[in-house]
Amino acid sequence: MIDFNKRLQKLQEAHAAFIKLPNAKIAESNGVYNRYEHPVLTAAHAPLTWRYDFNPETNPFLMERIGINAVFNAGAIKLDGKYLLVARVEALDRKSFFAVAESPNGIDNFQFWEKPVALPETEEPDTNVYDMRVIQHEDGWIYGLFCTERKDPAAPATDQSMAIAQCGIVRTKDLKIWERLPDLKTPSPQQRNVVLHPEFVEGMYGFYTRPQDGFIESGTGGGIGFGLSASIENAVITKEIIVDNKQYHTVYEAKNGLGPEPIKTEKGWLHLAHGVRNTAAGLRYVLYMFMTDLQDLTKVIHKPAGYFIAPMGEERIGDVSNVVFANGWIKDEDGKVFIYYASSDTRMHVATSTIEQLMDYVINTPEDGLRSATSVQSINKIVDDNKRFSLESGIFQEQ
Ligand code: M1P
Repeated sequence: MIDFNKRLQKLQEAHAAFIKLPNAKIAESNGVYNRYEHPVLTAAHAPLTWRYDFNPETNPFLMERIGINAVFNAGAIKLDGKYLLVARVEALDRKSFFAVAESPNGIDNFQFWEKPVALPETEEPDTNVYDMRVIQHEDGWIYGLFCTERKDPAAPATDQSMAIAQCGIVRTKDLKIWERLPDLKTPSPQQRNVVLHPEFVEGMYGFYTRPQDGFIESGTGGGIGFGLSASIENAVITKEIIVDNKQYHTVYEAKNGLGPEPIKTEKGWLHLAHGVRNTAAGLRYVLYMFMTDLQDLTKVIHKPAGYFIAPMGEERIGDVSNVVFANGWIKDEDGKVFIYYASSDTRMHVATSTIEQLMDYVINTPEDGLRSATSVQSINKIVDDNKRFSLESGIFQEQ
């Protein structure tokens, strides 16, 4: 027999120490953001009470009864001074659910709340739910927009993977009690990565969408779309305008999708998105940024070339390798921005920046000229301009 109490005490001590592990900023930076030493939220953060039956009668070996496989793709919000992540938690049975984890500082000490979110279902139950965007809307509600996945009724018996993805909607005031609203209706057969605009648009609710033909392949669809609905209680979009399309020989060649809700700045709306391209090693997911016009939300006014964050080091490996994905960020009152991103569908990380840095990055980084020759032109311009700088005097000579 095992010493039940001793084993439980050891487990609890190790878990408590793990959660309290400090997370230090990595000093080396590209000037746009800083990464941190450790992931902020992982499967190992899942409370022991979710995983173990503590009754020696029914669990004499103190076995893990419900294992957690991964914690990733978290929405984010700051409430009552706490940094909250609404994470996608995936158990060993492959089902995802949502659970809230809170931290006092946004970079470490993330601790899950006692129980996962009890998400109400619609009349047509979800088989799987994931990737919630958490949006504080100006109507006073906090909305959660997530992907609801159900088996495709047209799937032949030989294919058990065909699914239909749509946008589920819930709302809450405290992330504890959630009200389920009907799923969003759009003209697209598949929807993932749907985000609610935080302000009313012409008195209506604005949605960023991602129309797709198939569950994995974007087909004739794709791109980040935008549409309006008069109601949120019965949200219907009849017309989607493509704001940012997939494009040949870019990091968003195969497909793309919006990350968290955009952040308003005096120059425009800052967007964080993911772009996907195909490689011989499979799909590669990276993050990129762009800015849209304050008046015309469908007009991209700045877009740096290439990616903003790509998988690095151990981030490259996981259940779905070579992936970074973000659906949550938090802007503090002082302009600091916490960018929460998942690596390889396995764990959550944070990178920090500021609104000032992100605006500078988005506005002043050269755009993608879409040809090798234009990439060389961009480099040569910087090289030539840099000749006007003298390290000795520290002066950059004006033309
Ligand atoms: O596996 C990578 C990502 O794949 C999907 O994203 P997209 O819809 O853009 O292809 C999602 O399932 C996402 O959860 C996942 O991280």
